[in-house]
Amino acid sequence: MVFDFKMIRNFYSELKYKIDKIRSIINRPMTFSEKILYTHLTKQKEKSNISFSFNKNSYINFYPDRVAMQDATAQMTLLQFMQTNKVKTEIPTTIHCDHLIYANEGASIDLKNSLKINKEIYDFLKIASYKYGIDFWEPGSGIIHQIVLENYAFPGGMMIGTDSHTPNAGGLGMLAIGVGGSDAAEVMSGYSFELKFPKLIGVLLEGKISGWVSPKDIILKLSGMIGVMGASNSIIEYFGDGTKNIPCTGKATICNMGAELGASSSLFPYDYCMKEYLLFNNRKEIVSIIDGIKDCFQSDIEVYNNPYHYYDKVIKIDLSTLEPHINGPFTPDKSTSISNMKKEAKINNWPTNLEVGLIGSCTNSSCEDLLKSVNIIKQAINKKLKIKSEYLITPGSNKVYYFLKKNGYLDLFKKIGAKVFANACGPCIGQWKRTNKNNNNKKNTIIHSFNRNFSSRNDGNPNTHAFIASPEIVTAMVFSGNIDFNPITDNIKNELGEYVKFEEPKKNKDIFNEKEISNDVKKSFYKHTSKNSKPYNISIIIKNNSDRLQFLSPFSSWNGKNLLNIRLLIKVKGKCTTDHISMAGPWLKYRGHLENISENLLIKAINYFNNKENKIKNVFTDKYGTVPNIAKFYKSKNIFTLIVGEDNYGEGSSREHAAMEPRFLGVRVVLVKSFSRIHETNLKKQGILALTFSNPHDYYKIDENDIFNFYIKDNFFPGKNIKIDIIHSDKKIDKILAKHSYNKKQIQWFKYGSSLNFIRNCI
Ligand code: MIC
Ligand code: SF4
Repeated sequence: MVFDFKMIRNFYSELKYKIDKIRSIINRPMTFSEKILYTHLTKQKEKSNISFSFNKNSYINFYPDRVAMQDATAQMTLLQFMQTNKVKTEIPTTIHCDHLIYANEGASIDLKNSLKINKEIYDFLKIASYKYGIDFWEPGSGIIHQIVLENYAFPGGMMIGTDSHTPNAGGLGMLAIGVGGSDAAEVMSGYSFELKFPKLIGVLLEGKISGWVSPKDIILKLSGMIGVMGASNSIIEYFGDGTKNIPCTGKATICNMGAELGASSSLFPYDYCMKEYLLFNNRKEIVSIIDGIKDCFQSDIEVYNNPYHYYDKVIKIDLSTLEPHINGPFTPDKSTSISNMKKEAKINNWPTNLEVGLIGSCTNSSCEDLLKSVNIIKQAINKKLKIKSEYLITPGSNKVYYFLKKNGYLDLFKKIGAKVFANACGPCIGQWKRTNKNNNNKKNTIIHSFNRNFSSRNDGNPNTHAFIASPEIVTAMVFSGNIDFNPITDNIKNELGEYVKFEEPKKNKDIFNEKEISNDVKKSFYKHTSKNSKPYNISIIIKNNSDRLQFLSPFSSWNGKNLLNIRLLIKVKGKCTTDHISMAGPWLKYRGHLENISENLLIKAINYFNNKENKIKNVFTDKYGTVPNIAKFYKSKNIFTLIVGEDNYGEGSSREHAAMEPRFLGVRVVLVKSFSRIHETNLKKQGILALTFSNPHDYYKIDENDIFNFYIKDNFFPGKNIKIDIIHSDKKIDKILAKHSYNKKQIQWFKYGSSLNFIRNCI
């Protein structure tokens, strides 16, 4: 048994009692999110007297049930965990090798090559897993979120994961939150997890999805409605009759992409679809317990009867009128209904010729998803259609892979000329060697069923227009070769010159046989090693000359003085995601080596003063150079620097490299119009002063040659604004104010240089 039955059984044995007790204290009905949050409060665990009235802006401490990490973030997490000198993880933890695998030739060759090239990292992760009692999932076993859903997630539980799409487990009623590695290292060390108490957004799903509309379209639509900041510091809780015919994996897709809206987490109430999923995925032991206390896994009836009273905001989506949507390019919240695509493509001058369609990724790679695509392919073969674009598939896990194999679908994919990549992230995170015949930088269009479509993400080309849609829409489009094709209304010319039309993708009729597939998975090469399989007294050795791994040295503490004579490193213009701050793709290989990965600092960000990527001014030499080189120059002169940015700075990934790199290269302050949640916490944890403009228009006051003073000595307190002088080159001074969201403890992180320094020294 992979999952921790004993732990879950213990948790469930007290759950109803705890919820009833909390309800009687707060004296009002509870939402499902509140039931999970309140039953995981540190105080709950410590059984101390509890007051449950929280200010929505206050920070609260929780004890989650699990931690999950993927290979690209686990390296830094472990390097930090090692600094705590703990001998073992304190809570059930898993590591999944998925991000570092290439997507070039096809599954088996790519895996072999990846195993060779990443050997040092895989060995490090494996040995550290043995040493610290962590479940280790080998390369090829699957993508973190799919593996968690198949094996570990449980309704009513709470987990954190070092990946922003951790909320995927909300599809199974688990409150799952994406965090930076130092958060995970702290929780693994036995400390609590701190989160700003989230607001609750209730999304009422009415009607039923049918025909070409899929669960993905619900989240694509919601993205268009509320945008990439629309759910910041919130939990999105879905409810209503419309939730009931969405399969568990479809719910997971919706929760997964809540990350694109800035949500701390997303959640569905327990229902029959989840029960079916648990039964199919080897967790029948917990089903009977859950069935006995069903009310614990949904909001109280009073909440559903009067949602406006209990959620901070309620959004209604009528599924019976919903159309398939296509989101993009360059941002996941530009949402276009399929019937408007022709018009929008023309207005925006998007290239309509579709070069590549990709399905899979952690967002949409379940058996259900791939089966809908299989249905389209079968129709296409009968209708004598051939693919007109490249068609690439990444199954989410070994289990999905064997399911496809057993049913003959892998052969079907190959028959139509598709390429099947390893069970891993692959093209989603830029591990894709795209064979673009013409020109690597030409304007072109791809469509995928992934979750993110930031500029350059998949193939490194800023001119690639990446769109997002459901797997069945992607598959239909591959047969038309056009992004403005609407399979609901349009015909396509087939090999015989006839015009044919797709029918609605049918629900699968395949027989799921959990046991057979599980046996195949067990026999396969890509295993997982459980926490108890090896002794703990192993040493972790990192070679001195390694360019992939480097032990960390603690960052220096604050000297208690004002931060004076700070120089501007870069004023970033427009969208600045973590992909802009610390690019993935070719740089993923340095995720365990801070010095080497710092060479990619902000290389994709646009300099406000010249509209160029990776070209900034050195104010001492008046020459322009790359961001990392100029940062190194200032660092060598002991000059601290400042990064200035716009809204939702640090959107996207949980990668704390985007905070550690600037810290390593001498950045002391990041001042922006607004932050995304995980990145703001990561900056605080790594000892960078994370500030927001009190007046966002002050952004425009900042010039390339300015000098900055930050008056924090005797002035750095929770809720108190920070005074800043901007000294321009003509000696004129602009005095501005900046806000911050530090609490008392977080100010200590800054004082000590990082949260881990604080823990090491004070706790
Ligand atoms: C992503 O989808 O951007 C990633 C790669 O999975 C990241 C994590 C990382 O950067 O390693 C995420 O979403 O957190
Ligand atoms: Fe992997 Fe892409 Fe999912 Fe991130 S979003 S975990 S890179 S598949």
